Amino acid sequence: MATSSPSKSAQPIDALIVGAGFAGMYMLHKLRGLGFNASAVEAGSGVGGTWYWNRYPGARVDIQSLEYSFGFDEELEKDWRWSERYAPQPELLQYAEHVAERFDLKRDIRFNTRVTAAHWDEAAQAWKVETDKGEAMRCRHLILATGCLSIPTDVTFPGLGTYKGDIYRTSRWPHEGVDFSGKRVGIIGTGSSAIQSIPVIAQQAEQLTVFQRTPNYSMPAHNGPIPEADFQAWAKDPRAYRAASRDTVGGFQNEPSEAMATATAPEEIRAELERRWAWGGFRILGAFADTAVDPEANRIVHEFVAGKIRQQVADPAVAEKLTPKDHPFGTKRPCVDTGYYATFNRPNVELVDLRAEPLSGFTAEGIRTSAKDYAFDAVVLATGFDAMTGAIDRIDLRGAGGRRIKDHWAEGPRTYLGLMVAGFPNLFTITGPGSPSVLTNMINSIEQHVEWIADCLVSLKQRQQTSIEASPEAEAAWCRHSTEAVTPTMLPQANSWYMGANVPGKPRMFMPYAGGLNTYTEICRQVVAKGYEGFIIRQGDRVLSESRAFTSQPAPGEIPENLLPIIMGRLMAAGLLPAE
Ligand code: N01
Repeated sequence: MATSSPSKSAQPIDALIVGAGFAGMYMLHKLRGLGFNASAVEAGSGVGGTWYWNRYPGARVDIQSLEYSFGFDEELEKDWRWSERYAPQPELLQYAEHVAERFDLKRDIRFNTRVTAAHWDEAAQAWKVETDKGEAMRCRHLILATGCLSIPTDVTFPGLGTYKGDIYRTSRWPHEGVDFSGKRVGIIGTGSSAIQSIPVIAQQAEQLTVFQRTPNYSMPAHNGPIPEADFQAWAKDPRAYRAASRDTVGGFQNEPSEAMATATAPEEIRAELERRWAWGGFRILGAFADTAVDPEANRIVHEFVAGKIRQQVADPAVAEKLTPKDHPFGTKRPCVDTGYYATFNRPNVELVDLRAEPLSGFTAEGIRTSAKDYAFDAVVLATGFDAMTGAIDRIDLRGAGGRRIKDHWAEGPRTYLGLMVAGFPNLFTITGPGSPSVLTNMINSIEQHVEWIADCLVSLKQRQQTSIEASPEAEAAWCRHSTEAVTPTMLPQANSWYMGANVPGKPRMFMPYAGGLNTYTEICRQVVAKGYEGFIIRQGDRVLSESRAFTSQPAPGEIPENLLPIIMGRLMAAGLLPAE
């Protein structure tokens, strides 16, 4: 860490925000409005985060735009009209730019700058921050708005450097776009990024070859203009609409049903799933209350989706390859597509099953599998992200006593409420690991976090308190509660990025909080109402308030009788309940 800088002797600013995506933008706006001296640092040359970087063809949001947009400002809300149910990336980026302009955010954002190190200075009660531009800054509070899916995995392939064609990553797409006309294109991966881009690339390229290792579940978006009735339902009271979205498990309206698939007649199941499939997107996830827990209920939904894949794909052998088999429905993040399965009916599209013919590497001409060589003019890597911890891990982040975050998280990311980390005073994460984040509508989760952090900073300031940090006890209790929330479900059964399973050597731990945004919000509220329960608050080296326990857990809801044995069995097997 540099020891000299022009700003070294200056007073630390109140808050430095890392990242100028939706989280960083709102945090900056909120803190400035409350009179704090805040600024942001952003690696990209513009605002928008995810929507700045992911410019691949077909990129669009998979939560309805009426819900996936800021609700903190009524005028902003009224002035903006989305063109489609699921806005495309260029429109989302335009929205981010509009927000930045409207609230004059850019004057306090340093672009093209990446934070490389941040060390807590106990004596000064401030963070010393360094950037890749050699700047040194000091701030009282460091707020990481670094995104959950912002750092691509380091995936590489033997011979990649010898390949003579073009290589593109979906998450680092050229700003000027790519013209695949007349080109032979290969794409590796079949996650959300690939599933959105494949139909669009297939329309342009001469030939598209899709290299699939694991098939995913994908539901149709049925995208188009927002139906007038939906818009009116929103427009008659956007406040109430937002509140209803926030008061859900996923942060978006999904018609959650309490019906059990295992206790419903087959024809009723079919009708309900058909209705939700026709509505599109994630609506099918709310069809039955037992799908995420009971393997039999899950199998019922799986069979329905497998049937839909067979209906859409003309060649039964290709349909079979596209049908997921290694993970239960919903345990990896499902995708929402526009014409994905039907794309495999095109004569210029080929599917290569990497389980049957493993990928050996690249040649000068293209890709080699155990079965043959494929020649390409361009290859697209849609190979995913070092999710949730990737961006934080890449900062040399050291808390009290010089403890590194990497060491603190050696067995997986441990946080209190996904907001703070024990031993890292005045460090906040927006939608960090341990919070509902990626299991929800991110904008609603972001707004909840930003507002919680802003309230916390106001409270500290009013009481002239200089630091706040999670107690180790509360952090441990939160981790245990998070484990209790996910263990009854089948979510940990998949090798998903939620589990860190897509990054070799990454500890396996279910990283987001699976208890639901509504429950989580209530817990955060209770924690504050109890005087920041679970936090240690100081003035200099004097401890002013110390509450080490975390007791704000929700009372367990009533568990449907037929799920009780499964849930209890899983909790016991995980050692979370005493075995009888
Ligand atoms: O990444 P992924 P993504 N050889 O990790 C394959 C969000 N998102 O960028 O499953 C061969 O899902 C890998 O195969 P496997 C959303 O939350 C949202 O697509 O590991 N294949 C997989 O198929 C999403 O979940 C939207 O066997 C390799 C693919 O690459 C998250 O971002 C749009 C490989 C990676 O899929 C990530 O999605 C886009 C290898 N060595 C993304 N390594 C919206 O709609 C990896 N793969 C808003």
